[in-house]
Amino acid sequence: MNLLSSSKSILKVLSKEVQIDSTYFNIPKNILEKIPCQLHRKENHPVNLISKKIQCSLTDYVHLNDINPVVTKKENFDDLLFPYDHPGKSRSDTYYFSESHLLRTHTSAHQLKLLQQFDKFTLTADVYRKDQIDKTHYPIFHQMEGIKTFHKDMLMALKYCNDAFSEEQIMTQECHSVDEVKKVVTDLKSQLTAIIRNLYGDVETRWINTYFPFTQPSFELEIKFRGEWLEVLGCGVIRQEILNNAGKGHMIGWAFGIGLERLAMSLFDVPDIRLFWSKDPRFMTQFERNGLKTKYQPFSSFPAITRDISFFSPNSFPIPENDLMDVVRNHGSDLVESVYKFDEFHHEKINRKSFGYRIVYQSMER
Ligand code: FA5
Ligand code: MG
Repeated sequence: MNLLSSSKSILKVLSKEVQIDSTYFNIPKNILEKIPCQLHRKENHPVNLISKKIQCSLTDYVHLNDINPVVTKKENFDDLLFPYDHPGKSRSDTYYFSESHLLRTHTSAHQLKLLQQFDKFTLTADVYRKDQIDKTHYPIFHQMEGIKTFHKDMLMALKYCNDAFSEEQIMTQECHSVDEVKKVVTDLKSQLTAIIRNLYGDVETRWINTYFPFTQPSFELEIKFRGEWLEVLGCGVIRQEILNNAGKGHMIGWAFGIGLERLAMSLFDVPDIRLFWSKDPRFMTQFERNGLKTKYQPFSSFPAITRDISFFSPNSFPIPENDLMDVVRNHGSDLVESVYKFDEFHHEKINRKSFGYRIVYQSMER
């Protein structure tokens, strides 16, 4: 492997040497090989085009895009106040080098360190997750994290919008007044709305209340894409403990994390997330020619085929679905478009469960 050379139990990931614990390591070769691609930094790649365009809406921010994807479990989860037993920490959700080191699952993994250095910044980066397989999910994708902090006494000057949220539905943090939170949320939502308007002109959007361990209140933004709502970002008011730990107890702030492929799919009309990894020149040349104005023209019209598999899962050890997805993606590579369960059956006599999964194969290129 090119930039990744393994010797004994050390793996070099870009410029960082990582110790591997073979009993914990669960990263397939096809994932490791893609780490050097850094699509978000590749000129004219749709993910790069979108991230640059968003950066233009955030003029006085520091913009970062070159931070190594290997982080500690502490940075990815504990620093962000994830509960001890959060399912995202499991080896069925996250790619681990060892018990302590992993491939970041989100750009928020760098919040604490970057908050110590900057008041307003964005970070664009590759992130890694074991996840479902379909047209909008891929085990490697790209996020942009954005953070803005305010001196609490400067909030006085800010105005708030009364429909920033309805008070009955939203829990604020104990240390914040409703007035402070409304001001910060108004600023956050208007910044994100401006980013979306700047990208699309007009598009149907809606805000959903949600939960993240590291923000409160928290929201998701969805946009209408091909007749369906597509979640494009998570955001919220930063938990004050994180600001305190970063030495910024006197400040209050908001954070967002945008899924860049999701935005690129809807903006450029790209029907399948796998296309962003296509090495076929007929993909990239469209973006080199038309930049942000590209409306993707499909170059393959080969039909999909489906294959069904069924298997018994041992009662004592039910197979986590994400592990199954990982195996299918690893063997079927990017020919696999989607995988879904279509049947589940409990065999009374032998007291075991059987599952039926459908695998849809479709090449994007031939
Ligand atoms: C997060 O990752 C949070 N770190 C976002 C955040 C940052 C919240 C700062 C609050 C403050 P989430 O898991 O929802 O949240 O992912 C954020 C976005 O990434 C999603 O809205 C979606 O657009 C994109 N995304 C998530 N999973 C995938 C996937 N498998 N493939 C492609 N895009 C994905
Ligand atoms: Mg989400």
